[in-house]
Amino acid sequence: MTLPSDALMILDVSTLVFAGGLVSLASGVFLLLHWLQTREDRAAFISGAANFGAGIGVVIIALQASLPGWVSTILAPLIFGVCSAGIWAAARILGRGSIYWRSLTMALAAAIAIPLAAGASGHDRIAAALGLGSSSALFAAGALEFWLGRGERLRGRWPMIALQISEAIALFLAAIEAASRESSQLPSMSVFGIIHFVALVYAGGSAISLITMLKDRSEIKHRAAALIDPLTGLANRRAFMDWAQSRLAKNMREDKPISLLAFDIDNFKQINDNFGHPTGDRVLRIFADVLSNAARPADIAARIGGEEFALALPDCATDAALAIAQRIRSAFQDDAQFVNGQSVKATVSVGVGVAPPSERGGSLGDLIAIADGALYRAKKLGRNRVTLAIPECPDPDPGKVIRVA
Ligand code: GH3
Ligand code: MG
Ligand code: MG
Repeated sequence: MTLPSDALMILDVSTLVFAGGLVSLASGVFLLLHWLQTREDRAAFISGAANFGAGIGVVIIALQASLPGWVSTILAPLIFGVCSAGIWAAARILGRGSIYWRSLTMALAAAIAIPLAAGASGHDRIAAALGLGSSSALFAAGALEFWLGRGERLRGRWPMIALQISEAIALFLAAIEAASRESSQLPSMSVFGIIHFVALVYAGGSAISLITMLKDRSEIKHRAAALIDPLTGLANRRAFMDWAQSRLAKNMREDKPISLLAFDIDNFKQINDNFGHPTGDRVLRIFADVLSNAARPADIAARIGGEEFALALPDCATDAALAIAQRIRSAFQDDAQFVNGQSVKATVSVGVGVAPPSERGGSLGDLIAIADGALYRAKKLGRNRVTLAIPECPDPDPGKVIRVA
Protein backbone atom coordinates (compact mmCIF):
# COMPACT_ATOMS: atom_id res chain seq x y z
CA MET A 1 0.00 0.00 0.00
CA THR A 2 1.36 3.42 -0.92
CA LEU A 3 0.11 6.38 1.07
CA PRO A 4 -0.46 9.52 -0.96
CA SER A 5 2.41 11.90 -0.30
CA ASP A 6 -0.10 14.69 0.53
CA ALA A 7 -1.39 12.68 3.47
CA LEU A 8 2.11 12.26 4.80
CA MET A 9 2.92 15.90 4.36
CA ILE A 10 0.16 16.78 6.84
CA LEU A 11 2.29 15.16 9.55
CA ASP A 12 5.26 16.89 11.01
CA VAL A 13 8.09 14.39 11.37
CA SER A 14 9.63 16.05 14.46
CA THR A 15 6.33 15.86 16.35
CA LEU A 16 5.90 12.24 15.34
CA VAL A 17 9.43 11.36 16.47
CA PHE A 18 8.91 13.21 19.76
CA ALA A 19 5.58 11.40 20.36
CA GLY A 20 7.28 8.09 19.58
CA GLY A 21 9.96 8.89 22.15
CA LEU A 22 7.37 9.63 24.83
CA VAL A 23 5.45 6.42 24.09
CA SER A 24 8.72 4.50 24.30
CA LEU A 25 9.57 6.10 27.66
CA ALA A 26 6.07 5.37 28.98
CA SER A 27 6.16 1.74 27.82
CA GLY A 28 9.57 1.37 29.47
CA VAL A 29 8.19 2.67 32.78
CA PHE A 30 5.16 0.37 32.39
CA LEU A 31 7.41 -2.70 31.96
CA LEU A 32 9.74 -1.68 34.78
CA LEU A 33 6.76 -1.25 37.13
CA HIS A 34 5.58 -4.73 36.17
CA TRP A 35 9.05 -6.07 36.95
CA LEU A 36 9.05 -4.35 40.36
CA GLN A 37 5.93 -6.35 41.23
CA THR A 38 7.08 -9.64 39.67
CA ARG A 39 10.85 -9.81 40.03
CA GLU A 40 11.23 -13.18 38.32
CA ASP A 41 10.01 -11.62 35.03
CA ARG A 42 13.53 -10.59 34.01
CA ALA A 43 12.40 -10.16 30.38
CA ALA A 44 10.16 -7.30 31.56
CA PHE A 45 13.13 -5.60 33.25
CA ILE A 46 15.43 -5.87 30.23
CA SER A 47 12.70 -4.93 27.79
CA GLY A 48 11.57 -2.04 30.02
CA ALA A 49 15.11 -0.69 30.34
CA ALA A 50 15.57 -1.05 26.55
CA ASN A 51 12.29 0.75 25.75
CA PHE A 52 13.10 3.51 28.23
CA GLY A 53 16.61 3.89 26.83
CA ALA A 54 15.29 3.94 23.26
CA GLY A 55 12.80 6.63 24.36
CA ILE A 56 15.69 8.79 25.57
CA GLY A 57 17.49 8.19 22.25
CA VAL A 58 14.39 9.20 20.26
CA VAL A 59 13.85 12.36 22.32
CA ILE A 60 17.51 13.26 21.71
CA ILE A 61 16.93 12.87 17.96
CA ALA A 62 13.76 14.98 18.16
CA LEU A 63 15.67 17.74 19.97
CA GLN A 64 18.85 17.44 17.91
CA ALA A 65 18.67 20.97 16.57
CA SER A 66 19.12 22.38 20.06
CA LEU A 67 21.74 19.86 21.26
CA PRO A 68 25.49 19.59 20.57
CA GLY A 69 26.20 17.60 17.40
CA TRP A 70 27.90 14.65 19.09
CA VAL A 71 24.79 13.98 21.20
CA SER A 72 22.71 13.05 18.15
CA THR A 73 25.49 11.62 15.99
CA ILE A 74 27.33 9.55 18.60
CA LEU A 75 25.31 9.21 21.82
CA ALA A 76 21.85 8.54 20.31
CA PRO A 77 23.05 5.77 17.91
CA LEU A 78 25.03 4.26 20.78
CA ILE A 79 21.89 4.19 22.95
CA PHE A 80 19.81 2.68 20.10
CA GLY A 81 22.40 -0.05 19.52
CA VAL A 82 22.58 -1.02 23.19
CA CYS A 83 18.75 -0.97 23.51
CA SER A 84 18.28 -3.14 20.40
CA ALA A 85 20.66 -5.67 21.93
CA GLY A 86 18.49 -5.47 25.08
CA ILE A 87 15.31 -6.20 23.07
CA TRP A 88 16.94 -9.32 21.64
CA ALA A 89 18.24 -10.36 25.07
CA ALA A 90 14.71 -9.96 26.53
CA ALA A 91 13.28 -12.19 23.79
CA ARG A 92 15.90 -14.85 24.56
CA ILE A 93 15.29 -14.66 28.29
CA LEU A 94 11.56 -15.07 27.75
CA GLY A 95 12.02 -17.95 25.32
CA ARG A 96 14.89 -19.89 26.85
CA GLY A 97 15.44 -18.34 30.27
CA SER A 98 19.05 -17.44 29.47
CA ILE A 99 21.14 -15.06 27.39
CA TYR A 100 23.70 -16.16 24.82
CA TRP A 101 26.42 -14.04 26.39
CA ARG A 102 28.98 -14.31 23.61
CA SER A 103 26.58 -13.01 20.92
CA LEU A 104 25.22 -10.34 23.25
CA THR A 105 28.73 -9.09 24.07
CA MET A 106 29.55 -8.91 20.35
CA ALA A 107 26.30 -7.04 19.61
CA LEU A 108 26.98 -4.59 22.44
CA ALA A 109 30.60 -4.09 21.36
CA ALA A 110 29.43 -3.33 17.80
CA ALA A 111 26.68 -1.01 19.10
CA ILE A 112 29.27 1.00 21.05
CA ALA A 113 32.20 0.81 18.61
CA ILE A 114 30.32 1.86 15.44
CA PRO A 115 29.14 5.33 16.61
CA LEU A 116 32.41 5.99 18.46
CA ALA A 117 34.55 5.06 15.43
CA ALA A 118 32.24 7.03 13.13
CA GLY A 119 32.34 10.03 15.48
CA ALA A 120 36.14 9.94 15.50
CA SER A 121 36.42 9.66 11.70
CA GLY A 122 33.43 11.89 10.75
CA HIS A 123 31.58 9.20 8.72
CA ASP A 124 28.15 9.91 10.28
CA ARG A 125 26.11 8.62 7.36
CA ILE A 126 27.84 5.24 7.14
CA ALA A 127 27.77 4.93 10.93
CA ALA A 128 23.99 5.63 11.01
CA ALA A 129 23.39 3.07 8.27
CA LEU A 130 25.50 0.42 10.02
CA GLY A 131 23.89 1.15 13.39
CA LEU A 132 20.35 0.95 11.99
CA GLY A 133 21.24 -2.18 10.03
CA SER A 134 22.59 -3.97 13.11
CA SER A 135 19.53 -2.89 15.15
CA SER A 136 17.33 -4.29 12.37
CA ALA A 137 19.17 -7.62 12.61
CA LEU A 138 18.70 -7.68 16.41
CA PHE A 139 14.94 -7.07 16.11
CA ALA A 140 14.75 -9.83 13.50
CA ALA A 141 16.67 -12.11 15.89
CA GLY A 142 14.15 -11.19 18.61
CA ALA A 143 11.26 -12.10 16.30
CA LEU A 144 12.99 -15.41 15.57
CA GLU A 145 13.28 -16.15 19.31
CA PHE A 146 9.57 -15.53 19.84
CA TRP A 147 8.76 -17.71 16.82
CA LEU A 148 11.00 -20.55 18.02
CA GLY A 149 9.09 -20.63 21.31
CA ARG A 150 5.70 -20.84 19.54
CA GLY A 151 5.05 -24.31 21.03
CA GLU A 152 4.19 -22.49 24.25
CA ARG A 153 0.79 -21.01 23.51
CA LEU A 154 0.78 -17.46 24.85
CA ARG A 155 -1.57 -14.71 23.75
CA GLY A 156 0.58 -11.80 22.68
CA ARG A 157 3.20 -13.99 21.00
CA TRP A 158 2.01 -13.46 17.40
CA PRO A 159 1.39 -9.69 17.85
CA MET A 160 4.90 -9.50 19.32
CA ILE A 161 6.39 -11.37 16.35
CA ALA A 162 4.51 -9.07 13.93
CA LEU A 163 5.73 -5.97 15.82
CA GLN A 164 9.34 -7.15 15.92
CA ILE A 165 9.33 -8.00 12.20
CA SER A 166 7.74 -4.62 11.37
CA GLU A 167 10.37 -2.82 13.43
CA ALA A 168 13.16 -4.88 11.83
CA ILE A 169 11.87 -3.94 8.34
CA ALA A 170 11.45 -0.29 9.36
CA LEU A 171 15.00 -0.13 10.70
CA PHE A 172 16.33 -1.82 7.57
CA LEU A 173 14.58 0.78 5.38
CA ALA A 174 15.90 3.51 7.66
CA ALA A 175 19.41 2.11 7.20
CA ILE A 176 18.99 2.33 3.41
CA GLU A 177 17.67 5.86 3.74
CA ALA A 178 20.52 6.86 6.04
CA ALA A 179 23.08 5.47 3.61
CA SER A 180 21.57 7.30 0.64
CA ARG A 181 20.67 10.72 2.04
CA GLU A 182 22.97 13.68 1.95
CA SER A 183 22.94 15.08 5.48
CA SER A 184 22.62 13.53 8.93
CA GLN A 185 19.64 15.76 9.74
CA LEU A 186 16.14 14.29 10.12
CA PRO A 187 14.71 13.35 6.74
CA SER A 188 11.75 15.21 5.38
CA MET A 189 8.50 13.24 5.53
CA SER A 190 8.94 10.76 2.72
CA VAL A 191 7.46 7.29 2.51
CA PHE A 192 10.03 6.41 5.17
CA GLY A 193 8.03 8.57 7.59
CA ILE A 194 6.19 5.27 8.08
CA ILE A 195 9.30 4.17 9.99
CA HIS A 196 8.43 6.57 12.78
CA PHE A 197 4.85 5.32 12.91
CA VAL A 198 6.14 1.77 13.22
CA ALA A 199 8.49 2.79 16.05
CA LEU A 200 5.60 4.43 17.90
CA VAL A 201 3.27 1.44 17.46
CA TYR A 202 6.13 -0.92 18.38
CA ALA A 203 6.89 0.96 21.61
CA GLY A 204 3.30 0.72 22.88
CA GLY A 205 2.35 -2.63 21.32
CA SER A 206 5.45 -4.54 22.39
CA ALA A 207 4.96 -3.60 26.06
CA ILE A 208 1.33 -4.76 26.00
CA SER A 209 2.23 -7.96 24.13
CA LEU A 210 5.07 -8.78 26.52
CA ILE A 211 2.93 -8.23 29.64
CA THR A 212 0.17 -10.40 28.11
CA MET A 213 2.69 -13.17 27.44
CA LEU A 214 4.13 -12.99 30.95
CA LYS A 215 0.68 -12.98 32.55
CA ASP A 216 -0.43 -15.95 30.42
CA ARG A 217 2.69 -17.86 31.38
CA SER A 218 2.15 -17.19 35.06
CA GLU A 219 -1.51 -18.24 34.80
CA ILE A 220 -0.57 -21.49 33.04
CA LYS A 221 2.04 -22.16 35.74
CA HIS A 222 -0.46 -21.60 38.54
CA ARG A 223 -3.11 -23.72 36.84
CA ALA A 224 -0.60 -26.57 36.42
CA ALA A 225 0.58 -26.20 40.03
CA ALA A 226 -3.02 -26.53 41.22
CA LEU A 227 -3.18 -29.96 39.56
CA ILE A 228 0.19 -31.35 40.63
CA ASP A 229 1.24 -32.87 43.94
CA PRO A 230 4.38 -30.95 44.96
CA LEU A 231 6.03 -33.84 46.84
CA THR A 232 5.91 -36.46 44.08
CA GLY A 233 5.26 -34.42 40.92
CA LEU A 234 2.32 -36.72 40.12
CA ALA A 235 -1.19 -35.47 39.35
CA ASN A 236 -3.18 -34.68 42.48
CA ARG A 237 -6.64 -35.95 43.39
CA ARG A 238 -8.43 -33.11 41.59
CA ALA A 239 -6.55 -33.66 38.32
CA PHE A 240 -7.09 -37.40 38.60
CA MET A 241 -10.84 -37.06 39.16
CA ASP A 242 -11.26 -34.65 36.21
CA TRP A 243 -9.26 -36.72 33.77
CA ALA A 244 -10.42 -40.17 34.87
CA GLN A 245 -14.07 -39.09 34.84
CA SER A 246 -13.94 -37.95 31.23
CA ARG A 247 -11.87 -40.94 30.14
CA LEU A 248 -14.24 -43.36 31.87
CA ALA A 249 -17.25 -41.75 30.14
CA LYS A 250 -15.49 -42.05 26.77
CA ASN A 251 -14.59 -45.72 27.31
CA MET A 252 -18.13 -46.52 28.47
CA ARG A 253 -19.56 -44.92 25.31
CA GLU A 254 -17.15 -46.90 23.13
CA ASP A 255 -17.70 -50.06 25.18
CA LYS A 256 -13.99 -50.34 25.96
CA PRO A 257 -12.63 -51.39 29.36
CA ILE A 258 -10.83 -49.12 31.80
CA SER A 259 -9.08 -50.37 34.91
CA LEU A 260 -8.38 -48.58 38.12
CA LEU A 261 -5.63 -49.57 40.52
CA ALA A 262 -5.89 -48.22 44.09
CA PHE A 263 -2.64 -48.30 46.11
CA ASP A 264 -2.03 -47.78 49.80
CA ILE A 265 1.46 -48.07 51.30
CA ASP A 266 1.52 -50.62 54.10
CA ASN A 267 2.09 -49.60 57.72
CA PHE A 268 3.20 -46.18 56.60
CA LYS A 269 2.54 -44.61 59.98
CA GLN A 270 5.05 -47.06 61.44
CA ILE A 271 7.62 -46.11 58.78
CA ASN A 272 7.27 -42.45 59.78
CA ASP A 273 7.48 -43.33 63.46
CA ASN A 274 10.50 -45.64 63.11
CA PHE A 275 12.56 -43.82 60.46
CA GLY A 276 11.30 -40.22 60.53
CA HIS A 277 9.13 -38.10 58.28
CA PRO A 278 11.88 -37.33 55.69
CA THR A 279 12.37 -41.06 55.11
CA GLY A 280 8.58 -41.41 54.86
CA ASP A 281 8.58 -38.70 52.19
CA ARG A 282 11.39 -40.47 50.37
CA VAL A 283 9.33 -43.68 50.36
CA LEU A 284 6.43 -41.75 48.81
CA ARG A 285 8.75 -40.45 46.08
CA ILE A 286 10.14 -43.92 45.41
CA PHE A 287 6.60 -45.21 44.97
CA ALA A 288 5.75 -42.29 42.68
CA ASP A 289 8.78 -43.17 40.51
CA VAL A 290 7.74 -46.82 40.33
CA LEU A 291 4.22 -45.75 39.34
CA SER A 292 5.42 -43.30 36.69
CA ASN A 293 7.74 -45.90 35.18
CA ALA A 294 4.90 -48.41 34.96
CA ALA A 295 2.42 -45.96 33.41
CA ARG A 296 1.96 -45.75 29.64
CA PRO A 297 1.50 -42.30 28.07
CA ALA A 298 -2.29 -42.69 28.05
CA ASP A 299 -2.50 -43.73 31.73
CA ILE A 300 -2.86 -41.33 34.61
CA ALA A 301 -0.91 -41.85 37.80
CA ALA A 302 -1.89 -39.74 40.79
CA ARG A 303 -1.32 -39.23 44.48
CA ILE A 304 -4.85 -39.02 45.76
CA GLY A 305 -4.14 -38.86 49.49
CA GLY A 306 -1.30 -39.02 52.06
CA GLU A 307 0.09 -42.48 51.20
CA GLU A 308 -2.64 -43.38 48.73
CA PHE A 309 -2.14 -43.47 45.00
CA ALA A 310 -4.20 -44.41 41.95
CA LEU A 311 -3.44 -45.49 38.42
CA ALA A 312 -6.14 -45.40 35.74
CA LEU A 313 -5.49 -47.67 32.77
CA PRO A 314 -7.69 -46.88 29.76
CA ASP A 315 -8.38 -49.74 27.33
CA CYS A 316 -6.91 -52.19 29.82
CA ALA A 317 -8.90 -55.28 30.80
CA THR A 318 -8.60 -57.47 33.89
CA ASP A 319 -5.58 -59.65 33.10
CA ALA A 320 -3.39 -56.80 31.89
CA ALA A 321 -4.43 -54.63 34.87
CA LEU A 322 -3.54 -57.42 37.32
CA ALA A 323 -0.17 -57.93 35.64
CA ILE A 324 0.64 -54.23 35.85
CA ALA A 325 -0.51 -54.06 39.50
CA GLN A 326 1.67 -57.03 40.34
CA ARG A 327 4.66 -55.53 38.55
CA ILE A 328 4.30 -52.26 40.49
CA ARG A 329 3.88 -54.05 43.81
CA SER A 330 6.98 -56.13 43.20
CA ALA A 331 9.12 -53.24 41.87
CA PHE A 332 8.23 -51.12 44.92
CA GLN A 333 9.11 -53.95 47.27
CA ASP A 334 12.56 -54.09 45.63
CA ASP A 335 13.15 -50.33 45.40
CA ALA A 336 11.92 -49.51 48.92
CA GLN A 337 13.82 -52.21 50.77
CA PHE A 338 16.61 -49.82 51.70
CA VAL A 339 15.84 -46.12 51.94
CA ASN A 340 18.41 -43.50 52.98
CA GLY A 341 20.68 -46.37 54.01
CA GLN A 342 18.06 -47.87 56.37
CA SER A 343 16.28 -51.21 56.10
CA VAL A 344 12.77 -49.78 55.68
CA LYS A 345 11.25 -52.72 53.75
CA ALA A 346 8.19 -50.73 52.62
CA THR A 347 5.47 -52.57 50.72
CA VAL A 348 2.19 -51.64 49.05
CA SER A 349 -1.27 -53.18 48.81
CA VAL A 350 -3.25 -52.87 45.59
CA GLY A 351 -6.97 -53.07 44.81
CA VAL A 352 -8.00 -53.51 41.18
CA GLY A 353 -11.36 -52.45 39.74
CA VAL A 354 -12.33 -52.86 36.09
CA ALA A 355 -15.03 -50.88 34.23
CA PRO A 356 -17.42 -50.81 32.53
CA PRO A 357 -19.20 -52.07 35.62
CA SER A 358 -22.52 -51.46 33.84
CA GLU A 359 -24.51 -53.47 36.31
CA ARG A 360 -23.17 -51.24 39.10
CA GLY A 361 -23.98 -47.88 37.54
CA GLY A 362 -20.63 -47.07 35.93
CA SER A 363 -19.57 -43.77 37.50
CA LEU A 364 -15.99 -43.00 38.54
CA GLY A 365 -17.15 -42.95 42.15
CA ASP A 366 -18.41 -46.52 41.70
CA LEU A 367 -15.15 -47.64 40.13
CA ILE A 368 -13.09 -46.08 42.92
CA ALA A 369 -15.35 -47.69 45.53
CA ILE A 370 -14.88 -51.08 43.84
CA ALA A 371 -11.07 -50.70 43.75
CA ASP A 372 -11.08 -49.43 47.36
CA GLY A 373 -13.13 -52.43 48.45
CA ALA A 374 -10.56 -54.73 46.88
CA LEU A 375 -7.76 -52.75 48.55
CA TYR A 376 -9.44 -53.08 51.92
CA ARG A 377 -9.53 -56.83 51.45
CA ALA A 378 -5.85 -56.86 50.52
CA LYS A 379 -5.08 -55.13 53.83
CA LYS A 380 -7.24 -57.58 55.75
CA LEU A 381 -5.58 -60.54 54.08
CA GLY A 382 -2.12 -59.47 55.25
CA ARG A 383 -0.98 -56.54 52.99
CA ASN A 384 1.68 -56.53 50.23
CA ARG A 385 -0.66 -58.11 47.72
CA VAL A 386 -2.95 -57.42 44.75
CA THR A 387 -6.68 -58.15 44.94
CA LEU A 388 -9.27 -57.96 42.21
CA ALA A 389 -12.88 -57.00 42.90
CA ILE A 390 -14.40 -60.01 41.21
CA PRO A 391 -15.76 -62.99 43.12
CA GLU A 392 -13.20 -65.79 42.98
CA CYS A 393 -11.29 -67.94 45.41
CA PRO A 394 -8.79 -65.92 47.50
CA ASP A 395 -5.08 -66.71 47.61
CA PRO A 396 -3.51 -65.10 50.65
CA ASP A 397 0.19 -65.56 49.65
CA PRO A 398 2.06 -62.29 49.25
CA GLY A 399 2.97 -61.62 45.63
CA LYS A 400 0.04 -63.64 44.32
CA VAL A 401 -3.11 -62.12 42.88
CA ILE A 402 -6.33 -62.83 44.74
CA ARG A 403 -9.86 -62.19 43.57
CA VAL A 404 -12.34 -60.94 46.12
CA ALA A 405 -16.04 -60.18 46.15
P1 GH3 B 1 -2.11 -49.46 56.52
O1 GH3 B 1 -1.12 -50.50 56.18
O2 GH3 B 1 -3.35 -50.00 57.10
O3 GH3 B 1 -2.39 -48.57 55.36
O4 GH3 B 1 -1.45 -48.57 57.66
P2 GH3 B 1 -0.88 -47.12 57.55
O5 GH3 B 1 -0.01 -46.89 58.75
O6 GH3 B 1 -0.20 -46.94 56.25
O7 GH3 B 1 -2.17 -46.24 57.54
P3 GH3 B 1 -2.58 -44.94 58.28
O8 GH3 B 1 -3.70 -44.36 57.47
O9 GH3 B 1 -2.85 -45.21 59.73
O10 GH3 B 1 -1.31 -44.00 58.20
C1 GH3 B 1 -1.05 -43.16 57.15
C2 GH3 B 1 0.09 -42.26 57.58
O11 GH3 B 1 0.59 -41.51 56.46
C3 GH3 B 1 -0.34 -41.26 58.61
C4 GH3 B 1 0.28 -39.96 58.14
O12 GH3 B 1 1.03 -39.34 59.16
C5 GH3 B 1 1.19 -40.36 57.02
N1 GH3 B 1 1.31 -39.36 55.99
C6 GH3 B 1 0.34 -38.76 55.28
N2 GH3 B 1 0.85 -37.88 54.40
C7 GH3 B 1 2.20 -37.93 54.54
C8 GH3 B 1 3.28 -37.25 53.90
O13 GH3 B 1 3.12 -36.41 53.01
N3 GH3 B 1 4.55 -37.55 54.30
C9 GH3 B 1 4.77 -38.47 55.29
N4 GH3 B 1 6.02 -38.74 55.61
N5 GH3 B 1 3.77 -39.11 55.91
C10 GH3 B 1 2.50 -38.85 55.55
MG1 MG C 1 -4.16 -44.96 53.94
MG1 MG D 1 -1.30 -47.18 54.45
